[in-house]
Amino acid sequence: MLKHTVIAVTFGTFAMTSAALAQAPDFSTVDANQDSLLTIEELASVGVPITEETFSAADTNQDGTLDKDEYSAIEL
Ligand SMILES: [Ca+2]
Ligand SMILES: [Ca+2]
Repeated sequence: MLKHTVIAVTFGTFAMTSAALAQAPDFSTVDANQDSLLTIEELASVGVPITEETFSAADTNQDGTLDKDEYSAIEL
């Protein structure tokens, strides 16, 4: 009985960790030059699997960078 509970908890923690890793990194982590804007190069350099199409779709004001709001709305 107790053993089953431990296995369930362990699996639950593993599932949560996997979900967290699948999410995009923090804005400040990606923003290597700390200008509060993300370029596609900054995203690529931290391993965010983003295409130019996804990037320009997320870049709602079309200034070639993602601000915090644009980045939080992104769907990877
Ligand atoms: Ca930047
Ligand atoms: Ca933008």
